[in-house]
Amino acid sequence: MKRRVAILGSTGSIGTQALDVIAQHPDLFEVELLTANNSKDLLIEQAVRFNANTVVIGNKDLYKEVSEALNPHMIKVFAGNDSISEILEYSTNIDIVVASMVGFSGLKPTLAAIRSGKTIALANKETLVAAGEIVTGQAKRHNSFIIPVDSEHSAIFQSLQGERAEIEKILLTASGGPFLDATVEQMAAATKEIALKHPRWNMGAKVTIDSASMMNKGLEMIEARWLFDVDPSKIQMVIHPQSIIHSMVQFTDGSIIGQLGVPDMRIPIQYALSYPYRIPLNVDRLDLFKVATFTFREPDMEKFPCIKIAYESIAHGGNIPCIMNAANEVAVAAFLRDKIKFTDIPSVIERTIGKSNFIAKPTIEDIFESDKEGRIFAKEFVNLD
Ligand code: MN3
Repeated sequence: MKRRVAILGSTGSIGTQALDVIAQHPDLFEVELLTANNSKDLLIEQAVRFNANTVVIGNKDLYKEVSEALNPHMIKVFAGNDSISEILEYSTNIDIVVASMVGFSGLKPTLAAIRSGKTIALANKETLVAAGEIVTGQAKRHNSFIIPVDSEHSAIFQSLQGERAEIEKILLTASGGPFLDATVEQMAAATKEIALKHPRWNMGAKVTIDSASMMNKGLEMIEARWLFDVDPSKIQMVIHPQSIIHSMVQFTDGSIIGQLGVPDMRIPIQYALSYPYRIPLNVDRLDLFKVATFTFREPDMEKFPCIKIAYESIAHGGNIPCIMNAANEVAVAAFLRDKIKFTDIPSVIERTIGKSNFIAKPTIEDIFESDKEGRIFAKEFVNLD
C-alpha cells in the first residue's frame, strides 16, 4: 500500500524537494494534501501534476482563483490556515505529514496532526523550539511518531538506529554559514544579498539568515534537546565547513557514529518518508577523494551571540525559547527588509526576552500568548510597521 502524504508548505524549499522525492517513487507514495500560503500558481501546478486529493491556500483572497483552476480536476480546495488544522485532525486518508511550513505558524497544524496520531516528518524546527515539551508530550500521548527532516537531526536519528545505548554526547555539526571567517565589522555592514549566500545548502530565506547568524544552530540545539531527550549540556556544536558529516552521536563506550553524504536535503526528506526502510535515491554521490579533508572547529560565541542566547534560553526554560524564537523571526524579517543591521539581530532578541514575562510552566495557550507578546515587543525594537 502506498503511503499517503500531506505536505504543509509544498511550494517552499523543503516542500518542492519532498515532491521531487515522491516523483522518484510513484509506486510508494501518493499526495493527499498540499498547502501553501501565497504561491498559488506553483500550488496549482503541483496539485495537478501529483493529482492531490485536497489543497489549502492560506491566503483567503486567492481561494477563488485556486478553486476555479482545480475544480475541473476534481481536487478539493479550502482556504485559511484553520482549514489545514481541521483537515489534519479529522482526515483518515493521511499517513504522514511533512511539516515544512516556515516559523511559528507551523505549530498549530503540527499539533493537530499529532492529536490524530499521524506520523510527522518534522522540518519545522520552530515548533519544537517554541513548545518542545508540549509537542513531544502530546506526541507520546497520541502515539504520533516524529521523524526529523532537518539534516542534522536526521543524521542523529539515523545514528541511533538499532542502538539501545545511552547518549553521552550529541555532536551537532554546522557549516558555519557565510560569515564563518568574516569580522564583526564585515557582518555589521553585510547586506541581505551577502547574508543570503549560503556556502553549502540551498534553503529558504529564513533558515539561510538563521544560518548566517548561527541562530539556526541554536534552534537546532533546542530541537535536538526535545527530539532525543538529552540535556543541552550534552549537545556540542561542531563547525564543519565541508558539510559532509551531518551530525554524530557519541556513546558511553567512546564510539562515535555519524551520517555522511552530499549536502542534499532530499536524502533526509526521503529517509523520513520511507522510514524504517532505506530506498534508492537519485542524488549526487559523495566523492571522498574530492572532499579530501574534513576540518572541525569550535563555534565562536562572542562573534555569534545567538548561540549563547539559545543555550541561555533553553536553560531558563518555560516560555523563554518561544519568546526567543518570536523575536528572531521578527528580527530576521526586519533585516530582510533593510530595517536593521545584521548584527542587530541578537540585540533585538535579548531586549525582547528582557522585556517579556517569564512563565515557568506554560500551557499551549500561554505559548501562543508569549509568541504574540514577543512579536509585539520585538517589533517595537525594529520599528516594523
Ligand atoms: Mn539543519
